[in-house]
Amino acid sequence: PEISQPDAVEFAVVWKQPTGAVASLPNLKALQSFGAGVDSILSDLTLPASLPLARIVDPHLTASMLEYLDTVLNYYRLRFDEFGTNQQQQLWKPRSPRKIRHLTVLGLGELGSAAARHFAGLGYAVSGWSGRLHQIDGVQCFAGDHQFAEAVAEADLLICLLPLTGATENLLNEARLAQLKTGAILVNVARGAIVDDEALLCALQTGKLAAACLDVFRIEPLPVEHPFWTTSGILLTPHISAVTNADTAVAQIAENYRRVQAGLPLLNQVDRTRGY
Ligand code: OXD
Repeated sequence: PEISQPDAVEFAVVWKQPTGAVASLPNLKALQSFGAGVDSILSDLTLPASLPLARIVDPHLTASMLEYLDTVLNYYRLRFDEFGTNQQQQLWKPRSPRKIRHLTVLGLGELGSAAARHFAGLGYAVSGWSGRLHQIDGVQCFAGDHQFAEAVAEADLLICLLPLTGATENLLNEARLAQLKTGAILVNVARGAIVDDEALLCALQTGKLAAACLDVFRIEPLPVEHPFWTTSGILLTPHISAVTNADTAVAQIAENYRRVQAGLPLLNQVDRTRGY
């Protein structure tokens, strides 16, 4: 509402924009997301259909995600979750590391394929699952609903890096969580709405899942009354696994602005029909 000359705006950098804000700029030539994800931008149904949209693809973002995932994996492997609980009860109970040998990565886009490659390179058995079939050296790739059960069957640790679209919303529901190995660990670093909250709570209560590490939530910040805060077995971080680095993002955004002015295609343009 503060934009005094909407007619003059040709390029907009957006993140969780108010509904209708983009549609009120009649001469806009392109949109740029300030993050890797675009779901919060595309959820505005008033967005002009033909407007090109680009997102950030940045090696810093990937490195930060891998650092987060390495930390989480070792946290569970060395049983820091159990030792933390034991500490509350002043319980001295040494145990050998958990056997985490097989990882499945859901979503094999920029971050998902980097994670799959990274863990395969470290010697883990890695499966990858996505909407469309990918080929990644050292990773057993699966695609589509019919191969979901096979993709997750052996997973000790399941890493969710899917984009949030109509096809992935509530994908990790009761039926799909039931296809996991008993005692598996879920790590969600994608979007909260991909996981059915109730189904996750139930899978933790029944012991189907040993633990869940959640960096993303349906509503952020996570409301104080939400059971995730206090459910045992949940490790919660406030959406920090891969935060856009302003220094590197700015160069990419400026380049896209130049490209729009020169009539060239955008870097890292999103396929709006696919939603990522
Ligand atoms: C992003 C995010 O999409 O931070 O960039 O989740």
